[in-house]
Amino acid sequence: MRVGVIGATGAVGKELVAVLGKRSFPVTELRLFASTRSAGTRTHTPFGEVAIEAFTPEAARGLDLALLAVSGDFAKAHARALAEQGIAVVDNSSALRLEADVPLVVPEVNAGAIGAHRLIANPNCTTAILVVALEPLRKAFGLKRVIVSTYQAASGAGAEGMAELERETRRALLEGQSAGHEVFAHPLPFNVIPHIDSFQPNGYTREEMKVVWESRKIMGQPDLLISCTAVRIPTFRVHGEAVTIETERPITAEAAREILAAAPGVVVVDEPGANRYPMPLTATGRDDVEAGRIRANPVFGDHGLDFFLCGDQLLKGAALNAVQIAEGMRAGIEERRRAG
Ligand code: 11C
Repeated sequence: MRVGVIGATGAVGKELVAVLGKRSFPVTELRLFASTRSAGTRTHTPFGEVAIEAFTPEAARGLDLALLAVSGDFAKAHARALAEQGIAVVDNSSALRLEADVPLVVPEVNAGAIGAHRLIANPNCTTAILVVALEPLRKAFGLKRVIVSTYQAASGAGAEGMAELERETRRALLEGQSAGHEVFAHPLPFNVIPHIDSFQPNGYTREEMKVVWESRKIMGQPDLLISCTAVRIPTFRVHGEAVTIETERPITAEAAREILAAAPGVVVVDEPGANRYPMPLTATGRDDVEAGRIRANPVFGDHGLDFFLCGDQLLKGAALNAVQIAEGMRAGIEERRRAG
């Protein structure tokens, strides 16, 4: 397959190339697109050395699959046009996620939504990490209410966010200066910031509302009562999420642990006696979302559960989920190739 990664020099773009290699995606030709600033430079990939090109719709002609790791504005301008050319498109931005004709997919939850669609949206990282664990519990016990508090890594703000965390931590520790900030609203080292994306008229941030809107769409439960507080913490690439649920039917920690242990994309790490629970240190670079600290929630009695998740924001939260979607689009891509 002729595969293009658009936004190839960003944190998600680089991870997309690595995941395509790791999962042996059938790439016959890999093309990497980025801004004109990077165009012309060459980079090593699992598929050989590739020259980075400046994106134009004409340059993308001939691709079978385009993985977009670029801005919402770019997606609005180009994603539909690429799909209309016959290219299968997976868009990582938030621009099209809530459009009625664009499936929003986490394959462990709603792979069936892919069908013959040529344009699929990849959810926000926080949402993807959440629903992979919520859906099996929803299926088994029904969901009434969900309350999520997040602990989000710098990688959510891209390569620039990670670079700022590293640079400002060094400055503060090695040079004795106060940490500065450009990417984040405040210095991130030695801090936590309860502010990700813009504030909305209802007092929530857009990041928090994305968790609400996107979880409802992916799980197909538009009336789900769900609220989120999203917080940036000074870690590099794993988002943590403390989750409380109220279920339709009675639930126990033991039953939930069993369900989560059997759920695709989830690994239960829950041995408090041995100090084993989900953490960014152990979830970094891991495909599965770690779930642990699973316990009955006394507020909701025998219908309540608390648990903690950690998922690699750049993998299940972005590149891995996008490549899994592309795997689900393969049959359609191959059929279009055969039809010429
Ligand atoms: C963050 N979750 O941690 C965001 C990044 O809608 O794809 C991903 C934003 C999105 O800052």
